[in-house]
Amino acid sequence: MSELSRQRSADPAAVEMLNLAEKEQLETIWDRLEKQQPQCGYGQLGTCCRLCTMGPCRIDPMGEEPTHGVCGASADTIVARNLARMIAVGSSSHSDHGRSAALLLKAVASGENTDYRITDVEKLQAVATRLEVTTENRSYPEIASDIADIALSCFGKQDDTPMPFTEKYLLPKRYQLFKDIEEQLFKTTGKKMGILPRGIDREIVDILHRTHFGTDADPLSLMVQGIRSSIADGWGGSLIATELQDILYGTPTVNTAKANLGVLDAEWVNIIVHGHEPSLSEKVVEMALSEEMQQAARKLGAKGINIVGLCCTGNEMLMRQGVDMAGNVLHSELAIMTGAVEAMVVDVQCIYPSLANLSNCFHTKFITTSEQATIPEALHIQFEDEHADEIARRIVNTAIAAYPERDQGKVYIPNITSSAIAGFSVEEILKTLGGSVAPLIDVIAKGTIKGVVGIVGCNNVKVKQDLYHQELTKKLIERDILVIGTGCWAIGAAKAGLMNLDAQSLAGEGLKAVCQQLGIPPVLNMGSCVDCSRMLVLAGALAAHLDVDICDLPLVGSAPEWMTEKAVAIGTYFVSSGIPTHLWPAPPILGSPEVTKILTEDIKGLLGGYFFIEEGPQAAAQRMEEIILEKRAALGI
Ligand code: BF8
Repeated sequence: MSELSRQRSADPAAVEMLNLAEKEQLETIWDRLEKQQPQCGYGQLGTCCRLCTMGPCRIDPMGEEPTHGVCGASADTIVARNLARMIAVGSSSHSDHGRSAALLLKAVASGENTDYRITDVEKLQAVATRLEVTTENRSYPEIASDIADIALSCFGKQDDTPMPFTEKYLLPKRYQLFKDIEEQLFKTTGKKMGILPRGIDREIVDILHRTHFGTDADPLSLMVQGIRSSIADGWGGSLIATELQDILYGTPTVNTAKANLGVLDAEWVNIIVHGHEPSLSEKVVEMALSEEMQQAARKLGAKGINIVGLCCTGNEMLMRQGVDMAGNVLHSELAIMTGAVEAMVVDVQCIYPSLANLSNCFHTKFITTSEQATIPEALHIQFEDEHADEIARRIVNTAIAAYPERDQGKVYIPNITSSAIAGFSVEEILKTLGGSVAPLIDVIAKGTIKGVVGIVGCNNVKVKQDLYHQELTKKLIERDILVIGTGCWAIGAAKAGLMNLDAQSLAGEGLKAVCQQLGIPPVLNMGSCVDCSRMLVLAGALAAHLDVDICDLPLVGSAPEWMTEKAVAIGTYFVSSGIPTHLWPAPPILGSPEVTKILTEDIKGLLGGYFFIEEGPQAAAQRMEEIILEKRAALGI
């Protein structure tokens, strides 16, 4: 095994594939990172500005000239504007996904779309109750139509009242806190700053507007608007995506699947679904598993069709359908390099453009499907919800047709998988607990479990793949801290065997006993990144049960190995919801003492949550335990 490969990933399957890449001289994302060295220090600190053509400008972090951009913007202004824009982009990605789910639910409810259906009527009723939609003597489509309308109004509403999803789902104490903060900020600064989101589109456009040349230069109001946009995401766009997808495709229930590249099978037609929006992958999975398609594959000499997932689409399919997981985002190139993938089918977000050219080195059809994510050199098959069945059939047929072109001599699949239990929606967690959060609160109050950490986020090629995820997770469960989470972290944990019952043995005595009693692993997969909203809902339920605010609970958030703007939005809505949140790598804010102070110190007094940065898993776990113990002491437990 090459030392270089071992330095790049903690995952043995990835190490095998990196060795192969080295031998075959296939370029990877790790190689391209090296070619980018040294990367721009101003960019890393957040002090470069490209917002007008008088620039680009950069500010010297040591206080030497230049201390201001051409227009006079300070480092604080530049960093705040850049970060607000990151939050806006992250919020827009999750929320546009939520919009698609709302439009689809509306089309299904009206009978315009017959390719999809309302699958989970229990969830439909639960969401209706939450949103105060009348259910009595009404048909499911009528109820669904009202829910979709309310969701859609959260995007385009123009008045200044808080948007309905946020209003109805947010813990009343936190809702009131946000209102109080708005008043307090006005009193102390004389400036109008809003926290409660009026509408998703509006808060995002507001950031684009206020960060235009010569508009908002105040780091505080820029950050407050960033917070507002993130709440529009967490308690809005992402939440809408999760809730409405549960109605359409079913609320996840506990299931067991395999994770890592070994889920690919040399004798089968392998299709990987990658991206985020399950409207596509649900249909591709359904079609691929149909007898008609399986037979078509067998006719060409394959044993059948093996469909597996990657990244968040993978999580969506794992959570609801028990589909095996090929890996997290750093596995996307490596999966193609196995030479055994007939088609990688993608929709939106986290898709490396490099996958197109890499696929061309193999027989793999790299199929883009979204008008928002087309990639030169890819095969584009336009997906449309209203013709979902027909298009999914075309996609699966394209994959089957590629099978005879496979060069079996190029096939190399690492024989590595772990078994993982997934499907921990809030509903499923409550069911496991006997219908209420009370037993969980009870074991937390007794100290059997000290607290809960929610981990989210990506793989970042600057961090050894999965190492931080694995180490931090292990160190937390060792300390009797329950770990829940989503996204590429969840996949990393699944690959490392942390999501099966054997992992109970890695937990501290208290957590182990609870997990043994409930028959669950000490590390729970709550889904894709939009499903971070499930963690908010769970936190809200715990706080409501105790009649406290979320910031009073022994909860911590973390995004180790994060890289996308979506992760910044998630981190910000965790903090805004009252959850202290760890980040590594450091976000591009350190060039501004003021923004750093707002986000790591001042915000604590306002919202209860705050960011902290720790480079190593040991120090991060230690700090998280300290925060949890502090919260426990304040609660008197
Ligand atoms: O939304 S964890 S790399 S796949 S951004 Fe992307 Fe990050 Fe993976 Fe999911 Ni979330």
